[in-house]
Amino acid sequence: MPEETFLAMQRSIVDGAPDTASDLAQQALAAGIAPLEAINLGYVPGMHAVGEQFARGQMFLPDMMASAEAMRAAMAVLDLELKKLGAERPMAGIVVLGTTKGDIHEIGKILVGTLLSAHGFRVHDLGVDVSGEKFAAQARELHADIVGVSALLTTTMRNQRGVVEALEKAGLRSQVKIMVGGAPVTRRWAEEIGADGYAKDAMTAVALARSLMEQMAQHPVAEPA
Ligand code: B1M
Repeated sequence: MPEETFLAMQRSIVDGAPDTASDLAQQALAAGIAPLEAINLGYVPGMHAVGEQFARGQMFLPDMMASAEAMRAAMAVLDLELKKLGAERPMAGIVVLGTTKGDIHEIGKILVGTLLSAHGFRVHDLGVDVSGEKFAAQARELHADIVGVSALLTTTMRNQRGVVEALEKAGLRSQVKIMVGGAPVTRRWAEEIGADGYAKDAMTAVALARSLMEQMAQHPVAEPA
């Protein structure tokens, strides 16, 4: 029975059907399926299938946009449920999150933000196409512990380096940890640009954020006198 539901969820994403995607999410919650299972076993595989079909030339840009719309509709339902979990936990840290300049992919980043919120992090999502300067200004204003930068294109992952540089230029680098992720991003790339960590998916991002908070607690930055 859940397998059928997961397959229907995948189909709703491939077909770009927001109402079906949202209805299935509601039905899943009512049936006691955990929101994370619905995301990982239902909707995300649907999005991967979309990517493969696009790469093979079997799907076009408007189809991908419809699929993203369906994904957002499902996430809107599941997000609420996951955020309730986070509200019951002690505040784990402040995260400023966004997709890097020139890049409008947002689903993975939203997923990362949702899971961080579900685990008690206070997440400020700056959206997509965010410049290094904006990341730095918001990190200062919101007293961020962590800046999280997503990139989905090989051309825009270079701009993650720009965020590291902008935080350095703003004099914030020693106070803020930087984590990067996104399909083309690797651990090696994270090291090369001077980020503090890389996570391959949203669950790993939560573990990484926790470990970065621990590192900061062990080596706090001295307050100016
Ligand atoms: Co685009 N797109 N897209 N796209 N798109 C990809 C990324 C692509 C791989 C498709 C393909 O060719 N197979 C390809 C990139 C090739 C490359 O550079 N390597 C591509 C392309 C080429 C493009 C355009 C250039 C197409 C064009 O115009 N000709 C264009 C670029 C626009 C731009 O940004 N300037 C474009 C546009 C779009 C849409 C707007 C139509 C739409 C996005 C809509 C939206 O987000 N609102 C779209 C979509 C939907 C995709 C695919 C199909 C799906 C992306 C997605 O949502 N995945 C994608 C193919 C694919 O990924 N298989 C593709 C699901 C999501 C859950 O996974 O985002 O990887 P992901 O996130 C994961 C991890 O990566 C990680 O955790 C997440 C959850 O597990 N993660 C982090 C992500 N961020 C993290 C941050 C962290 C830590 C972990 O810490 C901060």
